[in-house]
Amino acid sequence: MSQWFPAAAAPTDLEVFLFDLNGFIIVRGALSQAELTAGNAVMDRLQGLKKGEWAGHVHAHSYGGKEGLNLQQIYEGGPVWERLIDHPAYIDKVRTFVGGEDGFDYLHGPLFIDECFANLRAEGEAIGIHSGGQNGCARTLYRVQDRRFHAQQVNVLIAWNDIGPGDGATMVVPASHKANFPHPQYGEKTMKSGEQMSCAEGLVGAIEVHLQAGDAIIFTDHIMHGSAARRNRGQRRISVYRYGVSWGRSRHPYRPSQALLSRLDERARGMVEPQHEILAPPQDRALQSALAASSAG
Ligand SMILES: O=C(O)CCC(=O)C(=O)O
Ligand SMILES: [Fe+2]
Repeated sequence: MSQWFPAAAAPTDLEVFLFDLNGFIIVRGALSQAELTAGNAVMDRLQGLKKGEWAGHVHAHSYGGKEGLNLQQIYEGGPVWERLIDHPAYIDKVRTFVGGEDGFDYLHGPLFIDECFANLRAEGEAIGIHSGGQNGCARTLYRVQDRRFHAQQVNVLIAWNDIGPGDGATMVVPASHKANFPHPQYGEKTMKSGEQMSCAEGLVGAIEVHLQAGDAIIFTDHIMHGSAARRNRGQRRISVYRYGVSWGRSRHPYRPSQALLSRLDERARGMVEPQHEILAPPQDRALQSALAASSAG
């Protein structure tokens, strides 16, 4: 238990050990049946959106390959998606892995969400392999110093339906956040643009993570990961919320709506908009409030 999220479960000693060792842990049964039902009802309603369309403040998007439909800014999608911002099943584990307590990284609070989306993936769709320690990417950097974590991007990936063989499960290369050398199959298995399907199947060292609806994988984005191809009929449904330190910035040029900001409590609000009050000369502030008022709701 921490002062930041007193109702949330801290990582166990075993989770700390395994997150550091492998770069990921699995939290079984993170969501309740009622939460699953509510979230799936929203996805039922939004699954027909075409890339570029909006439903309120949720945006239909893809990364450019054959990865399925991303519903970006899904924390705007209703109460259950809002709850996911700081869900007690995982938020204090994430906070521990991002680290930075008592330092400059907490300037605006414990965490910032730089991207959140649901992904609906159908037969013939997947995501290719990406990331890994060998890339040296600062945005996702993983470091442990004096037994304290500093992981700059920690993802919570939740299964909204059961994900088993043939369903297009997430694949990870355990411990690859510590890789120093390129994987010889990386080029062949990595993400492709132009609506092409690429997947992580067959990459030596990669394992499929099978989940039941409501389970979560918490992983450092520094780990090499992707997914298997969806071969079964129907959809694979997941969501991903990415957390980092409070001075981060959104990956995409989305911003939380005024309506969302006004509904959230102070802690959750800081996690979607760490700098709610902008310092500016009076004439600019007047303009900003007028813009905010016109985009409210
Ligand atoms: O779709 C998946 O299973 C993997 C998602 C992913 O690459 C990510 O969340 O960073
Ligand atoms: Fe990823």
